[in-house]
Amino acid sequence: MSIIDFRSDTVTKPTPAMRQALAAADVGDDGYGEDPTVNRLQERIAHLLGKEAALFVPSGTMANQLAIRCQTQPGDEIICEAASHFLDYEVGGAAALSGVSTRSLPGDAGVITAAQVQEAIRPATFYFPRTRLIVLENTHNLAGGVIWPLARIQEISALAKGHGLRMHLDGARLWNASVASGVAPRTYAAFFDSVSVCFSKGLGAPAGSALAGAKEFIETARRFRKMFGGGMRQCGILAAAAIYALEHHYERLREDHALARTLAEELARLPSLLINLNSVQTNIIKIAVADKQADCLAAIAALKDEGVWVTPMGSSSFRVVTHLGIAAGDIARAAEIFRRVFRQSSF
Ligand code: TLP
Repeated sequence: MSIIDFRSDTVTKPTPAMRQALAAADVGDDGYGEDPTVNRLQERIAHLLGKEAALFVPSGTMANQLAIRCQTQPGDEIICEAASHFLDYEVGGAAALSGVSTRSLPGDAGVITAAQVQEAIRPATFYFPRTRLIVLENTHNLAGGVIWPLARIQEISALAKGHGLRMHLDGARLWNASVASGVAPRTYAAFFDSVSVCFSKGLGAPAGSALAGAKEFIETARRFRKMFGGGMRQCGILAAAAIYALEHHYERLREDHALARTLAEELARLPSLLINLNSVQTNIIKIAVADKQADCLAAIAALKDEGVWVTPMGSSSFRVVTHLGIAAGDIARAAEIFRRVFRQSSF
C-alpha cells in the first residue's frame, strides 16, 4: 500500500534532478566564507528579499532564534500572535537562548491588528520588560497556511517604527504566500528588519533556511550562529539543493495550493468535519471534527491504517498539508478514504 503523507511539507525527499544538482555543487569551507555555492545562495536570497545580506542556516528554528537573539536583550519582550510557531514549536528557545518574555495576542485566523499591538506595547517604565520586537508569521502555520494581508503588515510596521520596535518575519512559507497572493517576497520583506525563509518545506530541499537583513545584523547573526552550533563547512551541497528548489519548485507551489483546495472542498461536504474554506489559502488544511466527543485520534489511526497520514492537532482536530510528494491521484484516493472513515457524524 502506498502512503499518502499529508503530515507536513517537510516530508519531501530530494528528486533525482535535485540530487544531481547537489552532487555537482562546487564547495568550500563556509567557516572561512569560501563556499561559492553558499555565497551564491545568500546573495540570491538577499536580492529576492530586498535586503543587504543573508545567512544560510541549518533550520527555520535557528533562523528565527537568531533573529530574536540579535534583536533583543535579556529582559526584553516580544509581541506576537498566540499560535506563532516560534512560541509553541521551538522548545521555548526565545526564553532559553535570548532570555526574553513574550506577549502573545489572540489572532483572527492567525492575524492580529495594529490596535492589539498598540495595546500590548509596554510603557517605558523601569519595572516593565522593554517591548523590543514584533514577530509575525506568513503564511501562518497553525491558522492553516493563512496569508497575512499586506495592509495589516503595513499598519503594524508603521506602529513599530513609531515606537522604535524591530520587526521579524517568520517566512518559513513566505514562498507560498507570495505565489498565492501575487505579492513579491521583497514587498512583504520591506516591512521587516529581518526575514527567515525555508528551503526544506514546500520547496522540497532536504535541509536549510536563510535569515536576511541589514549587513551589520547578518554579521551579528553569523557570530550567534557559531555560538548556537550552526556553523557549517562544505554545506554548498545543501545550498545547491536550495538553489535548485528555488529555480524548479517555486512556481509549482500553485499545484500544492490547488490540490489542498480540491481536497478541502471535498472534505467540507462531510457533516462530521469542520473546515473553514476561507482559511484554505495555500497548502495547509486545518480540520476539526464536529462532534468533540468523537474519538478523533482513533479516526486518525484508521486513516493511517488505510495509508493516509495526517498530523493530530490536539484531541479534536488535525492538519493536512500538500507538497511535492502529493499528486492529483493521491487527492482522489485520499478523499475516498476520508469519506469512508468520517462517513457517520460520530464515525
Ligand atoms: N514547522 C513544522 C513543525 O515544526 C510544526 C511543520 O511541520 O510545519 N516556522 C514555521 C512557520 C514552521 O512551520 C516551521 C516548521 C519552522 C519555523 C521551523 O522550521 P525547522 O523545522 O526547519 O526548524
